[in-house]
Amino acid sequence: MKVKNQIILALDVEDKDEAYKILDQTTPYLNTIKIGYPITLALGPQIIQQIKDDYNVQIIADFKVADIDATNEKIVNTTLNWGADSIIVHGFTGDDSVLAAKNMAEKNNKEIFLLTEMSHPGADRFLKPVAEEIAQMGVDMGIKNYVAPATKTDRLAKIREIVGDEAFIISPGVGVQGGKIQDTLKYADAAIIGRSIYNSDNPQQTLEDLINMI
Ligand code: O7E
Repeated sequence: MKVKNQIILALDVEDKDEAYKILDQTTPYLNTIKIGYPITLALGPQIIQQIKDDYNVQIIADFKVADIDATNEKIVNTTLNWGADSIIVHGFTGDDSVLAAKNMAEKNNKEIFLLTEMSHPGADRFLKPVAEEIAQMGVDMGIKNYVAPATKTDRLAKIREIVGDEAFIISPGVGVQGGKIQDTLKYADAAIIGRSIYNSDNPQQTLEDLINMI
């Protein structure tokens, strides 16, 4: 995946006019938008294809898929049929669940991102102890794309070490959650940024400032 300016916009707004206003200002600089539950549940899954058609961007569907294999398969297939270019899948469910998601994505000529460790403080309790194993599982399964936290650069660095230089890592937590873009991009290929951009008085200026820091 080629991410323009190494920034992915997390479009976690729930109003279409607001979403389009932000996209108008940011898509001259961005080609990758992360669509998650907030906007999809508010506006319906059609919003994925609408944004793709109206802005010529690639969409990462952040549905953090975390079910048994048979259900993962259905979630991945339906999401990709709604127009998403890739989908984020939790790793903690284990290899059968992740493999079902990976196989279904490949059947659609698309890809999954494997979520290893999360950026919020609460993730230290349950996810951190198993994150390195999740990353290793991904490597063993031949997964190329990963998600790892911008708020914990030591952990991001560790996950990079496990998945290797050829892997593609996207990293959330820059800005409001405390991560710094320059530190993050030492280890990640792209940063996922939401509130710092879409809650800014001037999303375009904020984005330009972020790009200038890279
Ligand atoms: O903090 P923000 O507003 O810049 O938004 C960060 C986005 O990344 C938001 O959509 C959140 O749901 C997501 N995210 C994290 O913040 N932390 C994680 O560990 C994982 C994600 C995420 O996107 O997971 C899949 C990539």
